[in-house]
Amino acid sequence: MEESLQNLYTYIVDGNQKMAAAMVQQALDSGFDPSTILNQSMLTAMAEVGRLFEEGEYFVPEMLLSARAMQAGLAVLKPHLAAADVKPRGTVVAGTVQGDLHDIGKNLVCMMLEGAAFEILDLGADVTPAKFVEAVRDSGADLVAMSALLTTTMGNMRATIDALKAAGLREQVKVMVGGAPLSQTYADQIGADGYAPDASRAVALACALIGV
Ligand code: B1M
Repeated sequence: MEESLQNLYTYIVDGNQKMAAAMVQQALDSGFDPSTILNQSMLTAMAEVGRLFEEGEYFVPEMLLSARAMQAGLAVLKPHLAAADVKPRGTVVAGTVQGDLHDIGKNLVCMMLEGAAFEILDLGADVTPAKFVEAVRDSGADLVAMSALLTTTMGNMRATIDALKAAGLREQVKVMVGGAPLSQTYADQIGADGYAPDASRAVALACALIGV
Protein backbone atom coordinates (compact mmCIF):
# COMPACT_ATOMS: atom_id res chain seq x y z
CA MET A 1 0.00 0.00 0.00
CA GLU A 2 1.27 3.51 -0.80
CA GLU A 3 2.72 5.33 2.24
CA SER A 4 -0.02 7.90 2.91
CA LEU A 5 -2.72 5.22 2.57
CA GLN A 6 -0.72 2.93 4.87
CA ASN A 7 -0.37 5.75 7.43
CA LEU A 8 -4.08 6.48 7.24
CA TYR A 9 -4.84 2.78 7.81
CA THR A 10 -2.56 2.75 10.88
CA TYR A 11 -4.03 5.94 12.37
CA ILE A 12 -7.57 4.55 12.07
CA VAL A 13 -6.57 1.22 13.62
CA ASP A 14 -4.76 3.14 16.40
CA GLY A 15 -7.74 5.47 16.87
CA ASN A 16 -5.90 8.73 16.20
CA GLN A 17 -8.62 11.14 15.02
CA LYS A 18 -6.43 14.13 14.30
CA MET A 19 -3.88 12.24 12.25
CA ALA A 20 -6.54 10.21 10.42
CA ALA A 21 -8.15 13.45 9.23
CA ALA A 22 -4.76 14.88 8.28
CA MET A 23 -3.84 11.71 6.35
CA VAL A 24 -7.07 11.79 4.32
CA GLN A 25 -6.21 15.35 3.34
CA GLN A 26 -2.66 14.32 2.49
CA ALA A 27 -3.88 11.42 0.34
CA LEU A 28 -6.29 13.75 -1.49
CA ASP A 29 -3.49 16.27 -2.00
CA SER A 30 -1.30 13.49 -3.42
CA GLY A 31 -3.95 12.86 -6.06
CA PHE A 32 -5.65 9.69 -4.77
CA ASP A 33 -9.29 9.54 -5.71
CA PRO A 34 -11.78 9.38 -2.82
CA SER A 35 -12.93 5.84 -3.56
CA THR A 36 -9.35 4.49 -3.50
CA ILE A 37 -8.76 6.22 -0.14
CA LEU A 38 -12.01 4.81 1.20
CA ASN A 39 -11.74 1.25 -0.09
CA GLN A 40 -8.02 0.56 0.05
CA SER A 41 -7.27 2.21 3.36
CA MET A 42 -10.24 3.24 5.51
CA LEU A 43 -12.54 0.25 5.07
CA THR A 44 -9.70 -2.25 5.39
CA ALA A 45 -8.67 -0.49 8.62
CA MET A 46 -12.16 -0.97 10.09
CA ALA A 47 -12.11 -4.64 9.07
CA GLU A 48 -8.81 -4.99 10.93
CA VAL A 49 -10.36 -3.33 14.01
CA GLY A 50 -13.14 -5.93 13.84
CA ARG A 51 -10.56 -8.71 13.64
CA LEU A 52 -8.65 -7.34 16.65
CA PHE A 53 -11.92 -7.17 18.61
CA GLU A 54 -12.80 -10.74 17.69
CA GLU A 55 -9.37 -11.94 18.76
CA GLY A 56 -9.69 -10.20 22.12
CA GLU A 57 -6.88 -7.71 21.45
CA TYR A 58 -9.27 -4.76 21.22
CA PHE A 59 -12.19 -4.00 23.53
CA VAL A 60 -15.09 -1.56 23.12
CA PRO A 61 -13.06 1.57 24.08
CA GLU A 62 -10.43 0.83 21.39
CA MET A 63 -13.18 0.11 18.84
CA LEU A 64 -14.79 3.42 19.72
CA LEU A 65 -11.53 5.37 19.24
CA SER A 66 -11.07 3.75 15.83
CA ALA A 67 -14.67 4.57 14.94
CA ARG A 68 -14.04 8.22 15.85
CA ALA A 69 -10.88 8.29 13.75
CA MET A 70 -12.85 6.79 10.85
CA GLN A 71 -15.59 9.43 11.24
CA ALA A 72 -12.97 12.21 11.37
CA GLY A 73 -11.46 10.91 8.13
CA LEU A 74 -14.87 10.57 6.50
CA ALA A 75 -15.68 14.18 7.38
CA VAL A 76 -12.68 15.28 5.29
CA LEU A 77 -13.63 12.92 2.47
CA LYS A 78 -17.32 13.85 2.39
CA PRO A 79 -17.18 16.97 0.16
CA HIS A 80 -15.21 14.95 -2.38
CA LEU A 81 -17.89 12.27 -2.51
CA ALA A 82 -20.75 14.75 -2.80
CA ALA A 83 -22.09 15.78 -6.19
CA ALA A 84 -22.38 19.30 -7.51
CA ASP A 85 -25.60 21.20 -6.93
CA VAL A 86 -28.22 19.24 -8.88
CA LYS A 87 -31.93 18.60 -8.53
CA PRO A 88 -32.64 15.84 -5.96
CA ARG A 89 -33.49 12.47 -7.50
CA GLY A 90 -35.62 11.47 -4.55
CA THR A 91 -35.88 11.67 -0.77
CA VAL A 92 -34.40 8.99 1.45
CA VAL A 93 -35.20 8.46 5.12
CA ALA A 94 -32.14 6.70 6.55
CA GLY A 95 -31.19 5.26 9.91
CA THR A 96 -29.62 2.45 11.88
CA VAL A 97 -32.35 0.38 13.46
CA GLN A 98 -33.46 0.35 17.08
CA GLY A 99 -30.92 -1.02 19.56
CA ASP A 100 -27.99 -0.58 17.19
CA LEU A 101 -25.41 2.19 17.63
CA HIS A 102 -23.21 1.35 14.62
CA ASP A 103 -23.54 4.31 12.30
CA ILE A 104 -20.36 4.42 10.20
CA GLY A 105 -21.72 2.24 7.38
CA LYS A 106 -25.04 4.08 7.41
CA ASN A 107 -23.21 7.44 7.30
CA LEU A 108 -21.21 6.23 4.34
CA VAL A 109 -24.33 5.10 2.52
CA CYS A 110 -25.90 8.52 3.22
CA MET A 111 -22.82 10.32 1.90
CA MET A 112 -22.79 8.27 -1.29
CA LEU A 113 -26.53 8.78 -1.82
CA GLU A 114 -26.10 12.50 -1.21
CA GLY A 115 -23.26 12.43 -3.73
CA ALA A 116 -25.67 10.84 -6.20
CA ALA A 117 -28.12 13.72 -5.69
CA PHE A 118 -30.59 12.13 -3.28
CA GLU A 119 -32.01 14.27 -0.49
CA ILE A 120 -31.23 12.57 2.83
CA LEU A 121 -33.16 12.69 6.07
CA ASP A 122 -30.72 10.98 8.38
CA LEU A 123 -32.45 9.87 11.59
CA GLY A 124 -29.17 8.67 13.13
CA ALA A 125 -28.71 5.43 15.04
CA ASP A 126 -30.99 3.47 17.41
CA VAL A 127 -34.05 4.55 15.42
CA THR A 128 -37.37 3.10 16.53
CA PRO A 129 -39.93 1.86 13.99
CA ALA A 130 -42.21 4.70 15.12
CA LYS A 131 -39.55 7.30 14.22
CA PHE A 132 -39.13 5.81 10.75
CA VAL A 133 -42.89 5.89 10.26
CA GLU A 134 -43.18 9.49 11.43
CA ALA A 135 -40.34 10.62 9.13
CA VAL A 136 -41.85 8.87 6.10
CA ARG A 137 -45.26 10.34 6.81
CA ASP A 138 -43.91 13.88 7.32
CA SER A 139 -41.52 13.90 4.37
CA GLY A 140 -43.35 11.83 1.78
CA ALA A 141 -40.02 10.05 1.21
CA ASP A 142 -39.48 7.78 -1.80
CA LEU A 143 -37.15 5.41 0.02
CA VAL A 144 -36.36 4.08 3.48
CA ALA A 145 -32.74 2.97 3.97
CA MET A 146 -32.10 0.86 7.06
CA SER A 147 -28.78 -0.35 8.39
CA ALA A 148 -28.02 -2.99 11.05
CA LEU A 149 -24.66 -4.35 12.22
CA LEU A 150 -25.78 -6.68 14.97
CA THR A 151 -27.48 -10.03 14.53
CA THR A 152 -29.54 -9.06 17.58
CA THR A 153 -30.94 -5.92 15.94
CA MET A 154 -31.59 -7.16 12.39
CA GLY A 155 -35.09 -8.18 13.49
CA ASN A 156 -35.95 -4.52 14.01
CA MET A 157 -35.87 -4.10 10.23
CA ARG A 158 -38.85 -6.41 9.96
CA ALA A 159 -40.50 -4.54 12.85
CA THR A 160 -40.02 -1.27 10.94
CA ILE A 161 -41.47 -2.70 7.73
CA ASP A 162 -44.43 -4.01 9.75
CA ALA A 163 -44.90 -0.57 11.32
CA LEU A 164 -44.89 1.05 7.85
CA LYS A 165 -47.57 -1.45 6.78
CA ALA A 166 -49.65 -0.80 9.89
CA ALA A 167 -49.47 2.95 9.22
CA GLY A 168 -50.66 2.41 5.63
CA LEU A 169 -47.38 3.78 4.22
CA ARG A 170 -45.69 0.65 2.91
CA GLU A 171 -47.11 0.94 -0.61
CA GLN A 172 -45.84 4.49 -1.11
CA VAL A 173 -42.22 3.90 -0.14
CA LYS A 174 -39.45 1.51 -1.21
CA VAL A 175 -37.40 -0.13 1.51
CA MET A 176 -33.72 -0.99 1.16
CA VAL A 177 -31.56 -2.66 3.77
CA GLY A 178 -27.87 -3.28 4.37
CA GLY A 179 -25.20 -3.96 6.96
CA ALA A 180 -22.59 -6.66 7.57
CA PRO A 181 -24.86 -9.46 8.90
CA LEU A 182 -27.47 -9.05 6.15
CA SER A 183 -28.01 -10.88 2.88
CA GLN A 184 -30.36 -10.82 -0.07
CA THR A 185 -32.11 -13.88 1.41
CA TYR A 186 -32.74 -12.06 4.66
CA ALA A 187 -33.98 -8.97 2.83
CA ASP A 188 -36.44 -11.17 0.91
CA GLN A 189 -37.61 -12.86 4.10
CA ILE A 190 -38.51 -9.58 5.81
CA GLY A 191 -40.19 -8.13 2.73
CA ALA A 192 -37.67 -5.42 1.88
CA ASP A 193 -37.51 -4.23 -1.74
CA GLY A 194 -33.75 -4.53 -1.97
CA TYR A 195 -30.43 -5.29 -0.30
CA ALA A 196 -27.02 -3.79 -1.07
CA PRO A 197 -23.74 -5.20 0.30
CA ASP A 198 -21.87 -1.89 0.20
CA ALA A 199 -22.34 1.85 -0.12
CA SER A 200 -21.69 2.15 -3.84
CA ARG A 201 -24.10 -0.66 -4.66
CA ALA A 202 -26.58 1.05 -2.33
CA VAL A 203 -26.59 3.99 -4.76
CA ALA A 204 -27.21 1.73 -7.76
CA LEU A 205 -29.99 -0.02 -5.86
CA ALA A 206 -31.63 3.24 -4.78
CA CYS A 207 -31.64 4.46 -8.39
CA ALA A 208 -33.10 1.17 -9.61
CA LEU A 209 -35.79 1.10 -6.93
CA ILE A 210 -37.12 4.53 -7.75
CA GLY A 211 -36.56 4.13 -11.47
CA VAL A 212 -33.89 6.77 -12.17
CO1 B1M B 1 -19.36 -3.19 17.26
N1 B1M B 1 -19.64 -5.01 16.64
N2 B1M B 1 -20.29 -3.58 18.92
N3 B1M B 1 -18.90 -1.37 17.76
N4 B1M B 1 -18.26 -3.13 15.72
C1 B1M B 1 -19.25 -5.32 15.27
C2 B1M B 1 -20.40 -5.07 14.30
C3 B1M B 1 -18.85 -6.86 15.39
C4 B1M B 1 -19.01 -7.63 14.07
C5 B1M B 1 -17.42 -6.96 15.96
C6 B1M B 1 -16.94 -8.39 16.05
O1 B1M B 1 -17.33 -9.11 16.95
N5 B1M B 1 -16.12 -8.81 15.11
C7 B1M B 1 -19.85 -7.33 16.51
C8 B1M B 1 -21.23 -7.84 16.05
C9 B1M B 1 -21.38 -9.33 16.16
C10 B1M B 1 -22.73 -9.80 15.78
O2 B1M B 1 -23.74 -9.15 15.89
N6 B1M B 1 -22.76 -11.01 15.31
C11 B1M B 1 -19.96 -6.07 17.36
C12 B1M B 1 -20.37 -6.04 18.71
C13 B1M B 1 -20.55 -7.40 19.37
C14 B1M B 1 -20.59 -4.85 19.43
C15 B1M B 1 -21.07 -4.69 20.87
C16 B1M B 1 -22.23 -5.63 21.28
C17 B1M B 1 -19.83 -4.85 21.78
C18 B1M B 1 -20.11 -4.83 23.26
O3 B1M B 1 -20.62 -3.88 23.80
N7 B1M B 1 -19.75 -5.93 23.89
C19 B1M B 1 -21.52 -3.20 20.90
C20 B1M B 1 -23.00 -3.01 20.52
C21 B1M B 1 -23.47 -1.58 20.70
C22 B1M B 1 -24.83 -1.36 20.04
O4 B1M B 1 -24.90 -1.10 18.85
N8 B1M B 1 -25.90 -1.47 20.81
C23 B1M B 1 -20.63 -2.62 19.86
C24 B1M B 1 -20.19 -1.29 19.87
C25 B1M B 1 -19.38 -0.74 18.91
C26 B1M B 1 -18.81 0.68 18.99
C27 B1M B 1 -19.84 1.69 19.55
C28 B1M B 1 -17.59 0.67 19.92
C29 B1M B 1 -18.33 0.93 17.51
C30 B1M B 1 -19.38 1.64 16.63
C31 B1M B 1 -19.20 3.14 16.57
C32 B1M B 1 -20.04 3.76 15.49
O5 B1M B 1 -20.50 3.14 14.56
N9 B1M B 1 -20.24 5.05 15.66
C33 B1M B 1 -18.19 -0.50 17.00
C34 B1M B 1 -17.46 -0.84 15.81
C35 B1M B 1 -16.61 0.27 15.22
C36 B1M B 1 -17.51 -2.13 15.24
C37 B1M B 1 -16.70 -2.69 14.03
C38 B1M B 1 -15.26 -2.90 14.50
C39 B1M B 1 -16.66 -1.83 12.78
C40 B1M B 1 -18.03 -1.46 12.22
C41 B1M B 1 -17.82 -0.48 11.10
O6 B1M B 1 -18.00 0.71 11.29
N10 B1M B 1 -17.37 -0.96 9.93
C42 B1M B 1 -17.48 -4.04 13.72
C43 B1M B 1 -16.61 -5.13 13.15
C44 B1M B 1 -16.66 -5.21 11.63
O7 B1M B 1 -17.57 -4.69 11.00
N11 B1M B 1 -15.72 -5.92 11.08
C45 B1M B 1 -18.25 -4.26 14.98
C46 B1M B 1 -17.07 -0.09 8.78
C47 B1M B 1 -18.38 0.20 8.03
C48 B1M B 1 -18.08 1.11 6.85
O8 B1M B 1 -18.88 -1.04 7.55
O9 B1M B 1 -21.07 -0.81 8.83
O10 B1M B 1 -20.50 -2.96 7.57
P1 B1M B 1 -20.43 -1.48 7.69
O11 B1M B 1 -21.09 -0.84 6.39
C49 B1M B 1 -20.79 -1.27 5.07
C50 B1M B 1 -21.76 -2.36 4.57
O12 B1M B 1 -22.24 -3.21 5.58
C51 B1M B 1 -22.81 -1.59 3.87
O13 B1M B 1 -22.12 -0.46 3.34
C52 B1M B 1 -21.08 -0.06 4.23
C53 B1M B 1 -19.88 0.42 3.42
O14 B1M B 1 -19.61 -0.29 2.29
N12 B1M B 1 -23.98 -1.07 4.57
C54 B1M B 1 -25.13 -0.83 3.88
C55 B1M B 1 -24.17 -0.70 5.84
N13 B1M B 1 -25.40 -0.24 6.00
C56 B1M B 1 -26.01 -0.28 4.81
C57 B1M B 1 -27.29 0.09 4.41
C58 B1M B 1 -27.65 -0.10 3.06
C59 B1M B 1 -26.76 -0.64 2.17
C60 B1M B 1 -25.47 -1.01 2.54
O15 B1M B 1 -28.86 0.22 2.56
C61 B1M B 1 -29.77 0.87 3.39
